[in-house]
Parts: sequence; C-alpha cells; structure tokens
Amino acid sequence: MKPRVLLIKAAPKADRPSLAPPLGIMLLAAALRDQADVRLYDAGFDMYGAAPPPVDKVRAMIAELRPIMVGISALTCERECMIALAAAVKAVSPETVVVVGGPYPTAEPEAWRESPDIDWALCGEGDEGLPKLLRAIVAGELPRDIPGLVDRVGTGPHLKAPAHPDLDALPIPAYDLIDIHRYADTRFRNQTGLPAYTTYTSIMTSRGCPYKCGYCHDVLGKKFRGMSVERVMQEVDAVVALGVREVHFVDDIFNFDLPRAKAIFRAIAERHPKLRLAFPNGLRADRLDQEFATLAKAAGCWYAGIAVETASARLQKAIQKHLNLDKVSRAIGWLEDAGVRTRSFIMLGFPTETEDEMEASIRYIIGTRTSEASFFNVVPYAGSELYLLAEDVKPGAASESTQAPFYSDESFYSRATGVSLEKIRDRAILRFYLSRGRFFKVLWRTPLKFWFSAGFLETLGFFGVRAAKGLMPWRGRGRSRRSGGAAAMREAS
Ligand code: B12
Ligand code: SF4
Repeated sequence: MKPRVLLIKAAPKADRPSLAPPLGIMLLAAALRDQADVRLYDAGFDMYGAAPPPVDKVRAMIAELRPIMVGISALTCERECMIALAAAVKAVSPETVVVVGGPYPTAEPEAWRESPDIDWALCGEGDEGLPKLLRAIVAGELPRDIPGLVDRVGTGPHLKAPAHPDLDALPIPAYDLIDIHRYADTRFRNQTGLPAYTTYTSIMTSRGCPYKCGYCHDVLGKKFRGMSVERVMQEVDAVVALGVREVHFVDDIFNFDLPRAKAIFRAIAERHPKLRLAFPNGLRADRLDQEFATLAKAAGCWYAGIAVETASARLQKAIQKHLNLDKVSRAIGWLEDAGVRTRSFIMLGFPTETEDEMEASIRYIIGTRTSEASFFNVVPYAGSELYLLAEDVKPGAASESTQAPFYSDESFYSRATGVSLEKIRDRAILRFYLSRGRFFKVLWRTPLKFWFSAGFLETLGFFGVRAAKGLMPWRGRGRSRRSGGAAAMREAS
C-alpha cells in the first residue's frame, strides 16, 4: 500500500477571501501520485467569513488518514492558519512529518521555526523537491541535497529550489482530487471578486517575472519561463472536459511574451469559442497593444485586472515599478473598447507616501476609462524590498500588520502615521463609483439572475457600508491632509 500524504492549502483570516482551486497543491499532488496516496484539503471553505482555522476538522482527517507526511501551503497572510493546522496534525500524530511551502516560507525561510510543530520548509518551487523529500521520509533517511529545503536549525543563506527548467514537462494539476464544482457557488467570491457564478479554475501558463517591483515577492524566479502554446492548450482542453466554463490566468506576467500570449488567444478562440477568460491578478498594461486587446476579447476574455498601484512618479521610482502611465491609460482604453471589463488596482499607504500622492492616484484612476477599481492597503511583507523601507520608517509596524484584515486600520500606514487609511479608501471607493456613471454600469452589466444571489447582495452590502462610512465626516480626522503620511512617518521614525 502506498504511504498517505495530505496536502493542505491554508487560508487567511478575512471576511470574504477569494476562493480558487488550489493550483499549487494540485500540481504537487500530481508530482507525488506515483509514490503516494495523496489527499487535498482547502481550508478556505471552512474559514470563509473570518472563521478560525479548522483545527478540529484537520485533527479528524489526521486520525482517519494517518499520513506519513503533511504539506501545508501558505501565503504570509495565512501564517496563523498554517501554524494552527500544523499543531492540529502533531496533536493527533506526532510522527507525521510536517513540511511547509509556498510564498510565506519562501519569503521568510526561517520564520516558520516559531512553530515547534513544523519539521521542514521547502522554499521556491516544490515540483521536484517534494517528491525527493517524501522518498527520504519513506526510506527513513535524513533528506540530503534537496535544494530549497530548510531544517529547524541550519543557518542561512537559504537558497530557493531552482526554477523548473521545462514547464511543458509539468503534469496536469490533480483535478481528480478536488471537487471543482464546489468552487462554483455564488455564496463565495471567485478571484475576480465576484460571486462564483460558474465552474472556473486557474491556469498558470508561465512562471517568473524579470521586473523588480519592491512590494512583490520573488516566489517563481526572475526569469520568464513560458509553456508552449500546445502545452497550454492541453491544460485548457483538460479543464474544459471537466466542465470548466471560465479560466483565470494567474501568471506573474502573462503578457511578457506578447506573441506567445496572442498565439494562446488564437488557439483558444479556435478550439473553445464559448470559454470565458479572465486575468484576476493583473496584466502589466504598459506591455500590451491593441491587437492583444482584440484577440483577448475574441478568445472570450471579459475581465482583466490592471496593476497601476500608484500614479505618483516619485513612488513609481521608489517601488521600482517604472510603469508608463500614458501607456497604461491607452491600454485600458483598448481593452474597454474591445469589450474587456478592466479593474484597476491602486495601492494606498506606501511607506513615505503623502496623502497628496494618494489623492493623485485616486484622481488618475477616476480619470481613466477603467470600469472598476480596487484600492488596497499596502502591506510591506518581510522578504520584500518594501519591507526594508517600512522598517526604516517605523520599525515593527509592518510585521504587526501582516495578519490584519486586508482593509482595516491595522494597516502599516495607519499604525505608522495615525492617519485612517480605511477612511481614505472608503472615500476613494465612493468617489470612483459615483464618477462617470460607473455604479450604474456595474449594475447594468451584472446579469439579473445574480442580483438576488447571496454573493451579489453581500458584495453590494459590503461596498454600501464602506461607501456610507466614507461619507462620515468624523472618521479618521487624525491629521490634516497636508501634514500627510510622509511627515508623520518621519516624525515617528
Ligand atoms: C493568483 C494569485 C492571487 C489570486 C488568488 C489567490 C488565492 N485565492 O489563493 C488573487 C488575485 C485573488 C490574489 C490575492 C492575494 N494575493 Co496573490 N497571487 C496570485 C499569484 C499571481 C499566483 C498564485 C498561484 O496560483 N500560483 C500557482 C502555483 C503553481 O504556485 P504556488 O502556489 O506558489 O506553488 C508552488 C510553490 O510555491 C511551491 N509550494 C506551494 N505550496 C507548497 C507547499 C509545500 C508543502 C511545498 C513543499 C511547496 C509548496 O510549489 C508549488 C509548485 O511549484 C501569486 C504570484 C506567484 N508567483 O505565486 C500571487 C501571490 C501569492 N499573492 C500575493 C499576495 C500578497 C496576495 C494578497 C494578500 C494581496 C492583498 N493584499 O490583497 C491577496 C490575498 C490572497 C488570499 N489568500 O486571499 C503574494 C504573496 C506574498 C506572500 N509572501 O505571501 C504573491 C506571491 C504575489 C507576489 N509575487 O508577491 N492572489
Ligand atoms: S511586474 Fe508584477 S510580477 Fe513582475 S515584479 Fe512587478 S508586481 Fe511582481
């Protein structure tokens, strides 16, 4: 009988996190399945609505399965969940080996050691290292020479596992180990932030991004590696055969190789004319052209995130994003003209950002033709360049904010300056959706059948409350606008 392995996707403590089939652990399961009987568990369902980590459920699973190894995949915002679930595993089965991986351990290769219940971390891509680790555990040997593996005592520098050299050789993620239709439930939000109205999944057609944005983590390397169009189509064919109606591309930078991106659109338009496509985590809009927009629409693309982040030239330089905003405005226009709904992303509250700079970003985005906008709190994560800047400005404030609810005043900026970032965000949302008839356009574009779905009403309620709060004049009157964050941060430091 094959040894059992349980792979868990941890979840953040958030009211309305987006759920998505857990691509990382599905790929790892596919890589392990020759050696092991693998099971998958996505904690996102049980933590929806800011519920605590499902420790009882994991204890019961461990008691039933008695796995030889448990792997937990975690982002930094999922650290508390990861630690709680590792403890649940060891409480029932101390002999089970617990290994963690994903963006959090990759960004902070030793921080997981605060949990006595975790045995190893595997930093970087786990496709080759995890099967090797399992072989060593099964053979009762101490794992040796596994690049990226970090034990409980060794000192750094810890190098990541090398980037997989040939993405075409990766297996198709183990869709048979999840119930993909469970994700299509309008009670939950999918990655586009909308109620999950149809069966959907993510596909990652490339890994790595050569840009060096200071807030971004280098999980999958700095060299762009793209799958061939044929290999991408194998995966698209496989998910369509499972009943998937909408594919979300989650590459770091899908449009880095523009000819490849266009060839993928052409192939999808030809083979799957009814498939819908979306880019929930954002395109780099200064690297696309009008033909890209037209082909995207022809391939079924209805939604694209546009990563703008800031309209301040000073901050674009400071965070090393170096985005050409004229090109971005033009690209938004091309996509909107083609019929692709764009949602632009703005980050508010960079270390040293002034309130005038935030205002410039809000005005810029209101002035574009983008249909929707999301205003995020800046979270300077340890392991990123931005974290170093945040530590210069207000030591400790960044670390304290990583487990906070995404949109609260427990943000780095609010902690460092006393200025209510939540208030600035709420007002920005209100101003944005009241401009250019956007609110009515969003309603108009939402099919009537979703108007009374739980998820849609909840989304409306969420924004309604935020907008109403944005109107309250007495919230967040910490400092005058011109005294601003930068001055306050300098004082604080
Ligand atoms: C798609 C995506 C999203 C989607 C969906 C997220 C979701 N529901 O989980 C959306 C757009 C909604 C999103 C939101 C956010 N995201 Co996001 N997102 C991504 C993106 C682009 C791809 C993730 C993915 O599907 N990867 C595909 C699989 C194949 O990769 P993987 O999971 O990393 O797995 C590989 C390795 O990490 C490793 N591995 C993974 N797990 C394990 C476990 C074990 C045991 C082992 C050994 C190995 C291992 O092996 C795998 C195969 O090689 C990544 C960028 C990136 N390069 O990873 C950012 C990224 C994960 N997001 C990030 C962030 C910060 C966020 C937000 C917190 C942003 C915000 N402030 O709102 C939110 C919160 C997400 C949440 N949990 O609710 C950061 C995380 C940084 C960090 N240190 O935590 C990343 C890394 C972006 C970046 N480059 O900085 N995100
Ligand atoms: S362009 Fe996107 S993926 Fe690349 S470094 Fe910047 S934020 Fe990260």
